[in-house]
Amino acid sequence: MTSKLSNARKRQSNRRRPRAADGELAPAPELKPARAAEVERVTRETRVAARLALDGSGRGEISTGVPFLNHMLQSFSRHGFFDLTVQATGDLDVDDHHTVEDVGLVLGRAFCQALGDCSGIRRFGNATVPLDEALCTAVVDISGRPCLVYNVPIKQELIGTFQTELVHDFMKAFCDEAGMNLHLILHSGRNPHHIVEAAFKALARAMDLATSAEPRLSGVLSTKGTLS
Ligand SMILES: [Mn+2]
Repeated sequence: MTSKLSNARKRQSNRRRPRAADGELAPAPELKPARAAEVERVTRETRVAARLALDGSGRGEISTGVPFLNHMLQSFSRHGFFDLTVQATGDLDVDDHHTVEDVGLVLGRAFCQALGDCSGIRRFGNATVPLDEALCTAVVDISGRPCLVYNVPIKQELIGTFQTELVHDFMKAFCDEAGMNLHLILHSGRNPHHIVEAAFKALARAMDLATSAEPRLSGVLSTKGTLS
C-alpha cells in the first residue's frame, strides 16, 4: 500500500533523477553516508546522551558533571577533530565512577555507530603525544575485537577530586563498546594531570587517523572481508 505522501515524494525524487535514453531512470547517485551518530543511554545510575561527527572541526560541548572528564573530552574532540556533544547526569553523590564509565561506554557506542561496517577507513592509527614531562603512546585497531592493554601507571590517587583509577575504567568501557583494540603506553610522566591529558590527546590523534578515509580502499581493510 502506498500513501499519497509517499507517491508525492517519489514523484519529487524522480523529477531530480535524469532519464537514460531508453526512458529508464538512471541509478540514483551514491550518497556518502554521514559519519555521525547519536546515542542515548539511561540507567538508574546515569543518563548519558552523545552526538558525534567524525568529520568535524573539533567542536566539543561537554557537560558530564565531572569537571576533569569535561576537560579531557574537550581535549579529545579538539585534537581528534571530532564534533562531540556529551550531556551526562549521574549519581555523583555516590562517586564519579558510574558517570565516567558510562560516558566512556556511550562514546564507544557512538564511534561504533558512526563507523557502521567500517568500510573505507584506515583502521589502524597511532600517536605519541607529550605534555611537558609526560609522554604517552596510543595505538588503535578498529578491529571489531574489544581489547584494552592499559599501561599507564599513575602514582597519585587523585587529580583534584578525580580518581586517576577511573581513566582505566573509562578506556575499558570505550574500547568494549567501540569494538576496538587500544594500547595505551606511558613512557614518562610525573604530574598526573599531564599524564592523563597526554593519554587522551594521544587517543584523539590515533582515533583521528584510524577513522579517516583510505582512498585506495574499497570495502573493509581485512583479508577476511569483514570487521564484524
Ligand atoms: Mn589540562
